[in-house]
Amino acid sequence: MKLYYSAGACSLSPHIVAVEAGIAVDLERVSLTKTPHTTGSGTDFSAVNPNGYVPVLELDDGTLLTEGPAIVQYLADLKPESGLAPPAGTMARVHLQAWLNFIATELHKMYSPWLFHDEYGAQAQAVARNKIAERLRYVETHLAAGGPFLAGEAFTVADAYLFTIVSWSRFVDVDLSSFPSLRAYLERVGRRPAVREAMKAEGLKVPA
Ligand SMILES: N[C@@H](CCC(=O)N[C@@H](CS)C(=O)NCC(=O)O)C(=O)O
Repeated sequence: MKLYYSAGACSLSPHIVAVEAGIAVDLERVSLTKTPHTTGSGTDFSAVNPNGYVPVLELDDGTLLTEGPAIVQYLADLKPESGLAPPAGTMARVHLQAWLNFIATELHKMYSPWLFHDEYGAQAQAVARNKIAERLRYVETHLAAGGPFLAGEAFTVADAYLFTIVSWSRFVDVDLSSFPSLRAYLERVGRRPAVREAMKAEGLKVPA
């Protein structure tokens, strides 16, 4: 299996999940700064994903899986004993899918592309920051009432995704100072050996 990734991008989420599950993946880096995007081996990434974005998981039979929330569930289901996702068809799985969709649509796509492109303008970025703050308040309330993870006691694929996205905050001036439970959660997740291993493999600075 091969994971197409870009260091610290949303592809860190399936990368963490693969390490947590003990699934070996080859890594192929994609340069997102060049257009067209190229892979580490120099091929045009649009041949892999016509949408041009990571993550893509290439299975050993050549099947290409796109969309982070689908990829992390696929990986978790390969190793059900990992507990990274409750069994399909259960209410617990539906709640997990709700979290994945929330992170994808209410957070991921608010941080990116809006806060990574100053050329979109201060007004657009202020709208995105306000919306993110509202949604993080919801996460904060949820974590303060329960935890230690989104689904309760068990670390799941939703935590890999939330950690990946909210960790961008320090690069794009999203203020987390009024979210103490969320900050404690990020520290907790950042201490997990699998998270640190995935981050190191991408050449990222690992939290102290
Ligand atoms: N809907 C996709 C979005 C993935 C995405 O936004 N990837 C970003 C990195 S976090 C990317 O590769 N952007 C480059 C581009 O769109 O050209 C998913 O959820 O997997």
